Amino acid sequence: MTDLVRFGIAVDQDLITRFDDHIARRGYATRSEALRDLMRADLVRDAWDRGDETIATISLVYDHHVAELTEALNELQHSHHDYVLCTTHVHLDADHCLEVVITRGPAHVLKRLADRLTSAKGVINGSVTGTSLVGAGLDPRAGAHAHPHPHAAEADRPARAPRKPRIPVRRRS
Ligand code: NI
Repeated sequence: MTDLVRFGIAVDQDLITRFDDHIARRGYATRSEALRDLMRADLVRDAWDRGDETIATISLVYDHHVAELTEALNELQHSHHDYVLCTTHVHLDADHCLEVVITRGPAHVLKRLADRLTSAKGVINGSVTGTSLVGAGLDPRAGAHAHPHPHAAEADRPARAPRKPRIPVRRRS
């Protein structure tokens, strides 16, 4: 843990009373913990607004019977494979699917991908939640994982051999 800094804040009585009620309802043990979370949340919002490296969770609920929708969603994710970390698919009932796409990359790219996924014809409900490493004591520009070994620069990586087709390709629906 990094060094703790203590500081005082002057606040209207009415505001602090309401804030204390609010954080008690939320289950915070102390004002300090609540304020730390507010600071982190604001830094995440700012990183999102400025287009910094961000993590975003995109949730989609759709009817898999809608023509070509499954293919369209799949195609969009493949064309952004550098940014999609993983996708979880749940068959909610006989007709509906929930897909949660976890992404990482520049916020403007993730926002555009989220817009295209959530606006696809047949998506009933779509939402995107941005989060970030900002405020977690980690460098938000660091690679996908924080550990001591150096990573080869993109250009130095050997080109990937073309994949052999997997058989049979099972279509998600
Ligand atoms: Ni499904």
